Amino acid sequence: MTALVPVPASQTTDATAAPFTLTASTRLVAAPSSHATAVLAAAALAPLIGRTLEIIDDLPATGSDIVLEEVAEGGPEAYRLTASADGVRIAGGGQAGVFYGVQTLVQLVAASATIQATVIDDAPRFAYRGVMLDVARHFFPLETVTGYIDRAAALKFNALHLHLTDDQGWRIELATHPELTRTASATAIGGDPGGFFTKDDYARIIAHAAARHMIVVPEVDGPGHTHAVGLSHPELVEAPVITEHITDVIEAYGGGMPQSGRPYTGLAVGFSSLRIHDEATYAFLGDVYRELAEMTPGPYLHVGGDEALGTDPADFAVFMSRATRMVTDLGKTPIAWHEAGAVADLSPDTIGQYWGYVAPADGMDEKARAFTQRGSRVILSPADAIYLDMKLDPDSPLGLTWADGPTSVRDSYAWEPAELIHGIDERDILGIEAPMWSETLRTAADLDSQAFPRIASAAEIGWSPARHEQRTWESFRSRVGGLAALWRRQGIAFTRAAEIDWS
Ligand code: TNX
Repeated sequence: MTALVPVPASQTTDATAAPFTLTASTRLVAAPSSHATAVLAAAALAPLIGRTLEIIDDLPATGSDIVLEEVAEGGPEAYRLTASADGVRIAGGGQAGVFYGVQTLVQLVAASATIQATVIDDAPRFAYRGVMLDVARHFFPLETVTGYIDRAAALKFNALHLHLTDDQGWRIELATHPELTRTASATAIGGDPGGFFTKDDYARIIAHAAARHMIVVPEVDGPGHTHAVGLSHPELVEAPVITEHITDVIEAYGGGMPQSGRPYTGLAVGFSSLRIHDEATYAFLGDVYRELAEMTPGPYLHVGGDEALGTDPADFAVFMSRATRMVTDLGKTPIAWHEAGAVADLSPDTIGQYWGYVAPADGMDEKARAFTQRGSRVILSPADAIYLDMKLDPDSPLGLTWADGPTSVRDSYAWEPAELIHGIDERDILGIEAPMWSETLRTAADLDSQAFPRIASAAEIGWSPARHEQRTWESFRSRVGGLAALWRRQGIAFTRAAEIDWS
């Protein structure tokens, strides 16, 4: 059986039946509603077969054709892929399903132009399958972001969370506050150049993602991680709170002390805070959230809430309650990092994002449970398994280690969402997300080498059934190894982790 990642919900293969062979006469035959998906399919298959398949809109297909169509069966992301001597047929429950069927076909074709007679019936386990990019610690230009979308969508992820603001920079242009990108975007960690997305760039990211059935989740972190706001709005941000933890980080990694009104280029966290008892803070955030909500078609707006170590806990509660309620009032669903779970007066629809360990410690599980006890759900991002910015092994040139790192490929695969937090069951889990924090990462190749292959673990945990005969480490490592040729053709600078037999 061919190496597919994420492994489909079900596949039956008939080794005795005549196979499908992609030949010189194979065309893409697509119903008009699937035309755009056919264009993407032709582009994805071209580097594998050395030509761009002709697209035929809605003609009778012949035996060597690949047919794409929507059928009203299964959910919108479900698909059935049938391969036989009569051709390939991808029937999606919605256009997303057609698109996911195409991603499966790409993996099959990368392995061989001849595909054994097979029927794949597939649909995702979780509704939300995210990746996160931190564009604040280091900025990544538009092409890097769209490239990352392509990579994630090929593994059937459907959400891109953009961490747009942090102590080191503000990365999104807003018409209501143009001074932000004029004064708070120019620098990054290590004195590297900063940058920001214009409104047009952001619209392009959204369109690129939407064409690949991904939503964009913008995050404006607060009340901590807001030093950069103070560059353009000194009246909104408190003086840096320097704790022993922060002096330790500065000693270990350098970067200097944060100073009000000066760009911060180190990687310490937890020293900055918005002024909680100043109405000007909420007037500012009201503008920011409203404009971002208008720019973002997806249902979510992430308000941060992590590591507010420089904010008094009572003040943190005031802030998170107001921030989440503002977002709800704008008609979006707020997402917050799990710390906000402890806040009694949070907007009840707030989704919690858990970033504790696979074995929860320090009451993080309690905070995550608080979201589900309010009737909402959680996104799981256990840091010691799914943080793609952790070193893969001790010799990795890039990456951090704080989350019990290094994190091997096997570690990244060895967790089960419904068993992570006591009392948080399948129905409480909106999905999973693999964050990529960028303290040590500067280029698209850096992102590739950190993400691949571990992003494949997150893809399978988010998509594939929990119980399935191929959901084992031995099967997974062999299937991931089988993707090497495809990844090379796609120009993905993956790390050749020693745990995997790269074919
Ligand atoms: C923790 S996880 C953070 C980030 C860092 C990351 C580095 C979380 C919600 N906050 O501020 O960038 O660790 O791995």
